[in-house]
Parts: sequence; structure tokens; C-alpha cells
Amino acid sequence: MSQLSIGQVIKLPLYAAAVLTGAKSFVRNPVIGSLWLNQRGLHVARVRLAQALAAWRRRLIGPFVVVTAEQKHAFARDGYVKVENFLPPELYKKVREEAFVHTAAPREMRQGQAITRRVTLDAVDRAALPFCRQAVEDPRFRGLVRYVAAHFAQPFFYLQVIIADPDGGRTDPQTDLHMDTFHPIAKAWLFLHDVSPEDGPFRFVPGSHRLTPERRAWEKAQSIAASGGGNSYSDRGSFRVRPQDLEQMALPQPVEMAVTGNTLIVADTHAFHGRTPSTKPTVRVELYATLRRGPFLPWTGLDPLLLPGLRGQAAHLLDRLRDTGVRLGVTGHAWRLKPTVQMTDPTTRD
Ligand SMILES: O=C(O)CCC(=O)C(=O)O
Repeated sequence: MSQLSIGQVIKLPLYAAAVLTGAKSFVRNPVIGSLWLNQRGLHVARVRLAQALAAWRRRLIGPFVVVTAEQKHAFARDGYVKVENFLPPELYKKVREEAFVHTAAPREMRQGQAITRRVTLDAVDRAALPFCRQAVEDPRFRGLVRYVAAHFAQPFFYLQVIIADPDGGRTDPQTDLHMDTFHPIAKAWLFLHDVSPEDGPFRFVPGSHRLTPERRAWEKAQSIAASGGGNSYSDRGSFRVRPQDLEQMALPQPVEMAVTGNTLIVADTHAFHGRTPSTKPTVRVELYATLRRGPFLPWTGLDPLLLPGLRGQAAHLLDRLRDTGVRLGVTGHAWRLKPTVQMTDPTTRD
């Protein structure tokens, strides 16, 4: 913390308070990114406390979510849960028919060779996407997302399309094996078609959600390296992991989740995961969910987004909040609103 500007010194109490939130960037926060503090274990202490509180909250919500004992066991062992033939066949057929022809003005984000295109699946989207909405209302879907995220809170749901083109520029950063952040969060994909190994499937390192002594040592080394700068994603708190690091942590290499359509995967993405690089132009179509909340909350529930009036609107509200931030010039908006397009049409993307 030796090179602080006057502005940073004035903001120090805010930077310090952010240590008790989900803030993860080593470059934007000189306390979180302090070499001196991380050499003395600040980052690892945050990881340990967040992990312990997540385990505690998961025990609290366990009885209140629709998650089977086998699924809890699979999650404890692997860090993800996979459910094949998730939707009843009739509903799955209708979801596909609806999703593949859906035309809308989506949000898009380009990351290297990949474009992620999505529309929300909030309650207000029921008119446009009734069957997709019905699918994400399944209590087994939100139950698993809540259990894995360790928060009884409102997940964000989307119809999402990943358009990847190996000849389309820089490497997609999601194809680097990584962890999203320093605490457990949930991401879920209900795939709407078979995903073969060439189609850029999700990949995951089983067991890498556990905080073993080797993982703690790795987290500490990464936090010290990130405090010095070097890799923009790692410095922002999404550490990249190399095959030799996995070996050092006694972890296996990642499993590619080539799946049949109608498979649901819900994963803790503090664990190591990524997208398998596509070897050909691909279009992956899925119902997607994500849930992350304060890692240091000792309680669960009490989510304002579950209050009447806000319930079922989380994804729309987030978009509006981000748009306002962009208008006021306080944030950038990675998710740009695009002209109307058929969601699965890869040719109209830029
Ligand atoms: O889309 C995928 O298969 C994985 C994406 C990913 O790595 C992420 O969302 O962090």
C-alpha cells in the first residue's frame, strides 16, 4: 500500500469495508490488492471464511429446497450436479420449438471468438417465452441453483446462445480454465440440444470446489502474484489455473461435459471450469441461470428481489441498473442491447 494516491487515501475506509463484500478485483481496490496484506494471508482468510459460511448456509437451506440426497452427495463430491432428461419430454419439445425461432432485441457480449447473446426469462417474459419460463419455474431448477450458490435468493434466468467462431479473433477468455471468484457461486445450463466435444462444451475440474491445504497455498500464491499485476483476468480476481497447477493440487484434469439435449448442469464456479474451445463455428443454445450474493452473510433468504413487486424481475432490473450506470458514466456496459434478431441465427451478430 505504499504508492497510494491522495484520492485512494481518502477512500481507504470504503476500500477496507469492501473486504467484507464480494469485491474481488486486486487492481481496483488497494486493500484487496495489497501485497503486504496478501503475503500475510488476507485473500486466503476471505476464501476460508466465505467457504465456511457457505457450508453453514447450505445446511440451513437444505431442507427448504427441492434437492435429492443423491444430488447433495454428488455436489459435495464433485462441485457440480448433472441431471439428464431434466424436463418432461413434452415440455422440452415445446421449449426447443419456442427457443429456436425466438426473435427479440437481445443483449450481447463479445469475448474474443465468442459472442454470448441472451434475453431475460423473468416473470414479465412469460408472454413471449411461456414454455422457457415454465421450465425455469421448475422448483428443482431453482432449488439446485440455490443449494449450490448457498443462498435462498432469486436466481437470474436467461435464454442464452453462445456463438463461437474459431477464426473470429482473439481467444475466448472463458476457454482458459479459471475460477470466477473467491467464494462459491452458482451457474446453471439446461442445454437445448446435444452438445458434442466439438461444440464447445462446458468443462469442469471435479473436486476443485474443495478448499484443501494445497488449494489454500495456491490461492495465496495467486493473490500475491495478482497484487503485483500481470494477467488482467487474474488481477480482477478470476484466477487462471494451468494443468501443472492442477497436478500440484492433486486435482484431475477437467472433464468435458459433452451432453445430450435436456441435460441440466449446476456448478459452483469458484471451482475450476471453462468452456472447451470450439474447433468449428458453433451455436450453443441453453436456458442459463446464475446466482451470487454476499459471501459473508451468515444468514440466508431476506433477499429484496423476492419481495412482492420485485419478485421475478431480477434480470430486467439488473439490465436497467447497468444502463443507468452507463448513462451516468460511472460504469461500462459489457451487455449491449442489439437490434432484433432470431436468437439462434449466427450470421446477424455484429
Ligand atoms: O459457457 C461455458 O461453457 C462456460 C462459461 C464460463 O466459463 C463462465 O461462465 O465462467
